[in-house]
Amino acid sequence: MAQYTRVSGVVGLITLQNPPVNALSAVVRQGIVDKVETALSDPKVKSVVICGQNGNFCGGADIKEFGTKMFGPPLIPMIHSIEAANKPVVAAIEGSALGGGLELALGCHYRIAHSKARLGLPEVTLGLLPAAGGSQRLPRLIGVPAALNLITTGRHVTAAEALQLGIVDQVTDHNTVDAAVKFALSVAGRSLDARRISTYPCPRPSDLDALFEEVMQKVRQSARGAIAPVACVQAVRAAATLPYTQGMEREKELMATLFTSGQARAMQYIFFAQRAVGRWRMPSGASWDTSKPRPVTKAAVIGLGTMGRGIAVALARAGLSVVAVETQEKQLLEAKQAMSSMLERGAKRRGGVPALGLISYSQSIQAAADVDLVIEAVFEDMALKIEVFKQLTAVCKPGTLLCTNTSGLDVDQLASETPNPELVVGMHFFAPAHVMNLLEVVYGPRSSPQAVATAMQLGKKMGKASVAVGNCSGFVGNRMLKLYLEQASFLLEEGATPELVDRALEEFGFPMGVFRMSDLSGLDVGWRVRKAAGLAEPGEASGPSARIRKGYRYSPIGDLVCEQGRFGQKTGRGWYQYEKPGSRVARSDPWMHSFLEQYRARHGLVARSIDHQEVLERCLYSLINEGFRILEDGIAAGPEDIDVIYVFGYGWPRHRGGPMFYASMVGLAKVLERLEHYHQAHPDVPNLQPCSLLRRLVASGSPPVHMWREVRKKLHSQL
Ligand code: 3H9
Repeated sequence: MAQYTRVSGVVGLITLQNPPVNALSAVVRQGIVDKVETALSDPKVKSVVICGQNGNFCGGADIKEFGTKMFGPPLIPMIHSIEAANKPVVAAIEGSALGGGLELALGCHYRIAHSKARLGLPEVTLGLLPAAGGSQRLPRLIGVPAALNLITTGRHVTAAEALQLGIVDQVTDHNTVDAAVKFALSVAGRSLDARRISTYPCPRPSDLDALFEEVMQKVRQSARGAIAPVACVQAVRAAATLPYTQGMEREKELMATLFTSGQARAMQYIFFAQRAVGRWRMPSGASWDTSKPRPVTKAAVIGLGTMGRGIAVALARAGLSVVAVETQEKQLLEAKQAMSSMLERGAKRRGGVPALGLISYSQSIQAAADVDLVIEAVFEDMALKIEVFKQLTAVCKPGTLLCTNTSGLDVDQLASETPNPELVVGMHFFAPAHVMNLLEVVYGPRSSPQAVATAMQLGKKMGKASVAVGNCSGFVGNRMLKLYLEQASFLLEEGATPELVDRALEEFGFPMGVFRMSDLSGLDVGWRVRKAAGLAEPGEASGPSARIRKGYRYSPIGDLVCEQGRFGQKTGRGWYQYEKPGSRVARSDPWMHSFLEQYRARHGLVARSIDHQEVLERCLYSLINEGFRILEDGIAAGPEDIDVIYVFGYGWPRHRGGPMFYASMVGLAKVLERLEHYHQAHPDVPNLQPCSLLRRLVASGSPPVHMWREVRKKLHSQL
């Protein structure tokens, strides 16, 4: 709702009240309409200020109302009547003015922002466009290029940038409402003819067509199949080329297309899923609301390889004191230099001062004696990690949390080597750790809820989507990825090329197909794991047993590629070839094609034609099937956890909502039928066998994602 008071005798103050972000729900819109009318019809009132309660202007339209029946006054005429008012209306912006919130402010005649406020039109990140006039008013106010940048990326700008762009008229460090009231008093009675943005002509750069062509090309490339960014460009083009009322019509048409698209649903689902994963729950019943995190002000990172460096930088950026430990002197010096430049580059990009002084460096693990939490990031080797944990137990003060950065080792085994296993959790960071926004917090059966709460809070502080998951080989993300990689190798055996598989996945929306991604991360890592697991055998064996391990189908192709010293980009050769080691542009490699032909001939395999549909079904449905198994095992608490992990850590296209949401969009019955089909065709691949939870969900009428937990509960109670 909205509250109305009169201040200084002549200023009508309207305060939006809808915690926590003052979203423009039906009741709030009705409140604004009513209070604006009150203010305008009161002869004593000479000007109006609109603000939000609790230091927050407005987070935009109420996303929870999307997809439900529309009640209350619509936004567009509400904003129009504010703009058309014959008394000055001033927006007092504190906290955030986002989406419909900024559109409301653009309908006001003046905007005053607090220096810490953030403004933006992030609709594109929800699969939409600013459709309450934002796509038409912003280009008129700040010009086409700047508006295109803000609207197609959805980025938030600081008050200082908003002032520079001309979005706000004044920035204050003091009480924003007081400043706005003072300002409103000063402009009372002034003509408003020049303050109504919808009446401004849109500034038209001379090279308008070339500008739009260039932007459209860029946007299509980075959108990877998402339609909202393209619609945003079309809407701004309408602002630049059509009169305001026709532009508004175009905005409405484009919004209608987006609104009913599955993409908008998927992206809004991810918005809420990202917040839902913060409300974690362990199988023991312990949860976010009953477990208090410990304060962490000083942390240590042990091991300054690529991961350790990124983790230490992310911690320092979050404002923690960091002790960075590396026993090798040369490595320590290199790390110090690299981390300093990472911090400096980051500060240059984001503004602010690099947090160089927050990191101290040491060659001795003793330096971790007084920290609150340690993240061990040494080489992925259990014996080495156990040794480090033993040393840490002897050195650290009692109660220090011990976290291991591992992408798949058994966190519980490590915990059992310490006298206080309840203080141990896994923190699976993704490379580069100071850039990637995902963290899997892995709890073992003995991890205390407080340890999990602390790691989750620390992840949030570092700005990462943090997901609490159970302990199993590969946790959630890598456990699912294994099956995706396996199917990709089988497809090569059956006749596909790396190019064909990658093209299908990139057209689906992944930034990189599976083979290009493997070349980037390095093929030797997986090879080492397969050798340790007794799967990779040396030499080019032939005969039926060469492609079978433990009774099931196995593809040794990846092992053979590694035997050639082809480890991906770093060696200049992998599934593709590169100009030189370290180069990034993948080129087709005739060697690979003849290697695959020889491989098939040696194993008596006849290449068949494989289409994109099969690539997608085999790679994605097998990964999804494992997701259902993970839910069944209770390793992830709900489908949202899996989807957030895949969108934030594995390049799953956001507009497809994560693998589990995607399965629900495709139809669970269809996923089940295709898995059954492929399992019949490949009975030696047990992972293609649909899991019981998927069968149960289909038998229950394929309920929507938010109801899957109930079905799983029932399944468990019957086991
Ligand atoms: C739009 O405006 C369309 C128009 O152009 C045209 C229409 C015709 N609605 O993020 P937090 C909830 S589209 C409903 O943890 P923070 C959120 O789910 C909208 N609920 O806080 C969470 O609930 P819970 C364009 C919303 O301080 C709680 O508020 N606007 C909305 O870290 C706290 O959220 C946007 O895209 C909403 N609009 O960050 C802005 N916003 O506690 C979206 C939040 O139950 N919002 N909630 O989990 C944000 O980016 C952040 O929430 C914000 C605060 C920066 C505002």
